[in-house]
Amino acid sequence: GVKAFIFDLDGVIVDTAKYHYLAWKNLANQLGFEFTLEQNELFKGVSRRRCLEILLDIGNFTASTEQFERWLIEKNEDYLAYIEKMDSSEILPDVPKVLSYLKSKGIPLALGSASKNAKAILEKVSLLPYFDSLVDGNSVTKAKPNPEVFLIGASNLGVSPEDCAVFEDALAGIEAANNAEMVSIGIGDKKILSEADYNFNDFTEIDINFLDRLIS
Ligand code: G16
Ligand code: MG
Repeated sequence: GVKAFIFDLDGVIVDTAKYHYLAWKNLANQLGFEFTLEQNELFKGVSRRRCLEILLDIGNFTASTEQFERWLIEKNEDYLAYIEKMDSSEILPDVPKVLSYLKSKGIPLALGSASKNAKAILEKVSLLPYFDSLVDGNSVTKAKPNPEVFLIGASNLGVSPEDCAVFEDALAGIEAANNAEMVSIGIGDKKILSEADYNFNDFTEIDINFLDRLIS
């Protein structure tokens, strides 16, 4: 059975995508073009750097290295102003139920996120104590669908990859879990996440029996 669980952050534990969107939109508008919610879908699970490259493509902008770095900092400062106001009311439904059940069973838990702000966000929503390991944008060099983020998580928890299960809302994340030979659990649109071993719209659909079957 599954001996450890790894959680993605944005789209699984909290909806930080809406704040990423506002911050990228501010930058786009400042540069004189629009950035839509639909375009923001392409940014989910994607590193900050890669997002800025895509944004500049959308606006037909090229940037010097220094300008690129300045925009990265600007976007992040803007994003952090939204994060600053977050609290536990922003945790997605029934996430604490699943975290505390797994914890009560003595199952080790890791975070596997592309975000460099992951620790600060978990602190803001008071979920940091649940996690035995945080693997985030500061510790990873290869982006999902590369399995690196989840393999480091498994290794930090002392569990072999085949004994891990991953909760993910992005297709690249499901692919990363599959590439790591872990059990992949899609949270969100089943049509988009059809490569997952299991699919749920959100954590309210995950019952204790499902978790018990996985870990037994
Ligand atoms: C998240 C978001 C992405 C964001 C990335 C990096 O991924 O979905 O939109 O660009 O983190 O975030 P930051 O700018 O905070 O380093 P995940 O992996 O948690 O779904
Ligand atoms: Mg995500």
